[in-house]
Amino acid sequence: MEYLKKTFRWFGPSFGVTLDEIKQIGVEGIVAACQEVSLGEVWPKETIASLKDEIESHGLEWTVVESVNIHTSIKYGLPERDAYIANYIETLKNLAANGIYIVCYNFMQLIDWTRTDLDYILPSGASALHYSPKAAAAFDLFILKRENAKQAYAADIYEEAKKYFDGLTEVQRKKLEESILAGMPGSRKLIELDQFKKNHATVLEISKQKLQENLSYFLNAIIPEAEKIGVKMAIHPDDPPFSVFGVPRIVSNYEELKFLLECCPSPSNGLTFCSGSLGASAENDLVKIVEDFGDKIHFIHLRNVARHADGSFYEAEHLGGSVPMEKVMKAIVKEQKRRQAKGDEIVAIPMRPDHGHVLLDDKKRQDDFYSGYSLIGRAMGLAQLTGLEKGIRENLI
Ligand code: DNO
Repeated sequence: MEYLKKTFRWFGPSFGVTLDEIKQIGVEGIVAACQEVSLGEVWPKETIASLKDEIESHGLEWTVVESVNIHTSIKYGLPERDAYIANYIETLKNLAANGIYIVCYNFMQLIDWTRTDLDYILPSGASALHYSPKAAAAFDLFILKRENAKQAYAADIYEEAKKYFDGLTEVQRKKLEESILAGMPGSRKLIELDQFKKNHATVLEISKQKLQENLSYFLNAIIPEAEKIGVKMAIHPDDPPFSVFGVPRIVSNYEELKFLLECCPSPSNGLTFCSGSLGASAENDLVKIVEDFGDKIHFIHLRNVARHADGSFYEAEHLGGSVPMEKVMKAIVKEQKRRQAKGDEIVAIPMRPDHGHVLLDDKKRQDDFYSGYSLIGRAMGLAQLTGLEKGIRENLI
């Protein structure tokens, strides 16, 4: 019987969590990236090898790369994209040469995931990440001051956002700005507002269809190469799975996943199934996504969200919230059984608890963590998910 492979994202020792600690909680594989290499540059073989050595010296395996980020020229379809695509392929070859074959990436514009509060205190006293459409609109309208943004919002939402923003102190406004511009995972550098504004203006000129074409162009260039060297690409869904600041989403629902899988069919063109990202929209049927695209799922992020009627959500406990985690897990275990019966190569799909609350001793080192990546909160999520998986597997006829 093959279980899901228990993995944990690690950003390096300066982010408050050590490999020794991760080892103690029963993790088998690490999810990491060569964060020091600049966006678009080739990851040198030696840099990959040294991170791999560090991980292995703690008795762990480097199972998944998250993420090899995509240069903006590829997302925007600029002439220099071919050079960056060539670099990307080189990076994949260098990873494969080091025995690393699963690569997570995303095609989100401007920033990675978007939240409006990184320290939302729950009734229990633990804290979580939170997204409020009202706060996001306030940022768009009054901090970013996007041209014609007012027309983009319904009158009542505009009024609510204005009232909300007017009621914030300067310090609270700064906190909202910094929460949204918190930077890329694994970086402590805030995204600069001016740079964000510039990129935002560029992205708004690009249609959804054009973005999909750019993704398809990228996939059709890299996937044949990935296939030759046995690398499995696992695109991460957009988070949240709806338009933010007027920017189109292209990896946020069933149809969009289907498009990207079909535009370049290959066992190497696959998905990161993220229950939290997809689950932030009530319209996404997570079980159906696992059932229909199961053989393309190369990596799994499990996380829950509690959704509210106004479109806001916070990251709930892994087994609580609006995502029916037991149903999702059952669909995943069924997919594993299908793979097993078929004799597929990978049955132990790597899974990581995605994000975690900040609780107990986490509070003492909260400033060191990259938001969402606590130790105890994630360890608790992993324990719950592992128990759920075992219970379901052993009772599934
Ligand atoms: C959230 C994560 C994302 C994800 C990247 C994948 O914590 O799931 O940051 O790592 O978007 O490329």
